[in-house]
Amino acid sequence: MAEGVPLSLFRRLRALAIAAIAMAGPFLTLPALGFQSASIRVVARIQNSPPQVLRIALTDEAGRDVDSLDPGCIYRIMVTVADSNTISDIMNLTVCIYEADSGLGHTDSPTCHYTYFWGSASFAGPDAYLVRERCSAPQDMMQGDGTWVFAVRLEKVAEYSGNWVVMALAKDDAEMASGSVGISVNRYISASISPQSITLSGAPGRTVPVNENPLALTYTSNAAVRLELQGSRFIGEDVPSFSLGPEAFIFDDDDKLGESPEISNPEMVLSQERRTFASDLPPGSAIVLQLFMHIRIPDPFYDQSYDGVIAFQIS
Ligand SMILES: [Ca+2]
Ligand SMILES: [Ca+2]
Ligand SMILES: [Ca+2]
Repeated sequence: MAEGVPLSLFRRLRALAIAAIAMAGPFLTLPALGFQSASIRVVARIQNSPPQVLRIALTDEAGRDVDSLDPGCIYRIMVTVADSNTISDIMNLTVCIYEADSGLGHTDSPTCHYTYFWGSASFAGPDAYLVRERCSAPQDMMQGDGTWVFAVRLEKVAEYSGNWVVMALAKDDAEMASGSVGISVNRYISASISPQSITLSGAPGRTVPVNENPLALTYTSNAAVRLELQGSRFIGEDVPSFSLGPEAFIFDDDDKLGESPEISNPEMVLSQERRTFASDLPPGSAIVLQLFMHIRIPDPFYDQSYDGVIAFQIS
């Protein structure tokens, strides 16, 4: 039967690495004045082509290109993969976002390592950091390339560093390919203090702790922080001629003044100038720093409310 196939066509098909050809059936026998026609069926077994990660792009929620991420915000990572025998054989796609010093092989951690995965038509990843409803895979898997979108968010403690990597690994049914881009993670700090007002009791001329000790300064940061304090003069509400200067306020991280040796950071007298109370406080989430506040009560002193501002600056 194969002798019915033109030799040149047969060679061309072989050159294209098409594995097999076959006749559809015997030649038709037609009336003498008619014409002859033949058809063949081609069964193509194309060899696999390896996938290729063509492009990795990041945008914010407004669709703007970015190369640095704010912790806590949602971003889209778009990974374009090409495959010459179409992307229909892409089995899975892994996106890893990690701080380079921690390394690709590190286990997932909110501070330095996030792994996301697409496979079997669904997305997976750390629940708190993957926005599944905004992820998407290519609509048409019969194309030569397609773009997967991973919607992700990094934790607020994701390390402040210019040395992060977004790595994409695409795997078809036989081979794997990867691509990567470098990104930065921006600085993140938030802080609050409680209580918002303080009360004290004691005799004029004495140095007394405030009733609310210890004050709680709570902060979240993705890098080591410095705490600086600064105070205004506190003016009497009823009799403004009575006031408390910032030097009346003494801060410490333990409840004793003048102990020897000093426990942890030394006590600090407040000033109108910003002064460092502690530097190199560790990064982390919702870290509570206890502060003890004492007041030197002037003599004479008047029993009333005093208004002023103490600034606690974390940077
Ligand atoms: Ca392939
Ligand atoms: Ca002390
Ligand atoms: Ca201390």
